[in-house]
Amino acid sequence: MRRDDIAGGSTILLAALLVWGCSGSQGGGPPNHPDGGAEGGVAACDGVDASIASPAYADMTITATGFAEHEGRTVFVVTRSNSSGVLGARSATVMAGAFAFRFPKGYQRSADQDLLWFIDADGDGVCNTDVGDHTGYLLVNAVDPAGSDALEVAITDNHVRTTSRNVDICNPAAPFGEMMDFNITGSGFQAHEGQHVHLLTRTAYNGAIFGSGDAVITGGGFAFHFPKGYERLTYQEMLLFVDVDGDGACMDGTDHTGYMATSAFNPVQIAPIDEQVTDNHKSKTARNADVCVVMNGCQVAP
Ligand SMILES: [Ca+2]
Ligand SMILES: [Ca+2]
Repeated sequence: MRRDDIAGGSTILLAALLVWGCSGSQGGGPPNHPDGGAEGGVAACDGVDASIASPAYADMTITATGFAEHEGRTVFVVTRSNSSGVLGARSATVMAGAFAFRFPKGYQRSADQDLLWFIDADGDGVCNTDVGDHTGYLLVNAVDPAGSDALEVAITDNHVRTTSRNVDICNPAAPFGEMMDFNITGSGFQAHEGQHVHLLTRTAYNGAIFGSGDAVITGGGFAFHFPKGYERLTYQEMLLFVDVDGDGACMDGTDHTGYMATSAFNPVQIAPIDEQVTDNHKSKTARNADVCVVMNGCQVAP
């Protein structure tokens, strides 16, 4: 976890402003970083997945051109497969008509996969072309990249608004790409008053991070707001650690870890999902991934 995604502690508005800048940027890296932050510690992660002979997911790189019409705007990009749901979601800023980044483990091998994007012109969080919002779509056809090769995908500003299955991706009554705003509050952390808590939320399928940040524990609690940080109807993981020794990294036995999963909410309206976490000291996820390993930047295959 990097320090460049510091979220305001108990002030949810401040958290909203600051976390927005990195929401969906894997691991909190800058939105336009070509490789995404979750890979920042990739060298240190060598061997973590060594037991997996045939990984189910390959990296996907996105190279976007022809977006000059949207210069300086934020593009929200989602990729999903029918069997695993959302495998990557992040924002990028159009610069010189282009942007590029990587979805770590963002492609499910040998699957047709949707890639959809959204420019929210009026900033209300939902898609409505009447107010100038723009969408785009590409069907990524099933392939199986060799070895550790990434699948390289090029997109252009095509303004397509329906998927290959004729689903309208721009529907003001539905969250774009199934991603909804997500509020996570912590309580019962009085023992850690004034210490930093680092938190991320991710899908259990490929470990893609949908929101991350850190905050100072104040009044025994903290609050995060992750725009488009929750995939509706899913059991989404929430991992955290309290950095007891203050070195910015997670270490078993020194720092205090925690883990919870959301309920599979079926929201009836587009409103932020609220979830609470407590100081439960869990050190493994439901699928036995080590919380500290994940928090330190390794996208462990769940
Ligand atoms: Ca809008
Ligand atoms: Ca530490």
